[in-house]
Amino acid sequence: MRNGKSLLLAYDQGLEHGPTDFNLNNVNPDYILKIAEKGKYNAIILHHGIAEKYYDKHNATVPLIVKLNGKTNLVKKDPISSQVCSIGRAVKLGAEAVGYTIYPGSEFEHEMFNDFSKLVETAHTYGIPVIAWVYPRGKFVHDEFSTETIAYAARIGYAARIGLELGADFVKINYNNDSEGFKWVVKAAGKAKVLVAGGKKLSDKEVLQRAYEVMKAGASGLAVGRNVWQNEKPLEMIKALKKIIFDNKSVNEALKILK
Ligand code: FBP
Repeated sequence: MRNGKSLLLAYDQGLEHGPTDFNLNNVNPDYILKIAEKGKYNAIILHHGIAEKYYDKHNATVPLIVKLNGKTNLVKKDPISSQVCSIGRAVKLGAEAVGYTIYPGSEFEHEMFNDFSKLVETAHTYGIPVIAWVYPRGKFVHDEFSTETIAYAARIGYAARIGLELGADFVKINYNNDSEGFKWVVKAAGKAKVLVAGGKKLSDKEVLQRAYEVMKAGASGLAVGRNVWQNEKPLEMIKALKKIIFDNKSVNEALKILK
């Protein structure tokens, strides 16, 4: 984190989506760790299995965030993400923060709320922050990407506010291209800092445009995965994102780096 802002590299998609996101380069966690280190990311997000085999806590220069729960996309019912790693284990692996996904609106939200609340208590006892991925999903959520849903804005909806209510230090949420509405999303998150997920691969300009819009709306940073490590020039994309996040540069200025 620099001046309260951060750029995190998400690499938990192998469990969430299966290997369909990968090619011969980025299927290899060593390739991703190199990108994270060379690009001087603020942290890399891994599941414990990858962290155990690839993250060298004694020599790594990029801080580690361990994702404590996960699910596959094979089960086609309301989502529930199971805890697969304890905080003690994450700390032993070198984690400086932990992450956990909640799906508000799922018929299983009570189970994730319950686990998450206990986890926040334990993490804070260890003195480490918690990032909540808050993705409203399931049969009770009619539009995952409406501003109301992302912010808990009008009368209904969830995400940013739920993260705050449940004790998260950071909430990681999706952006719906509503730049005005996103200011309200950030307000709804209160003292929980807002990190925005990258989503599916977009054009370079689109990635930078959304980075610009969310930072202007008050987000603390981005936790981007595919839009960096699926890019043919990942290090240039990192530099361009940093120009926007940390140096307040325009989209066109940042784009020059990728040309
Ligand atoms: P991306 O930047 O690649 O979208 O990663 C962000 C992330 O939240 C990952 O941490 C997670 O694996 C994935 O998106 C979840 O994707 P989905 O929204 O498809 O469940």
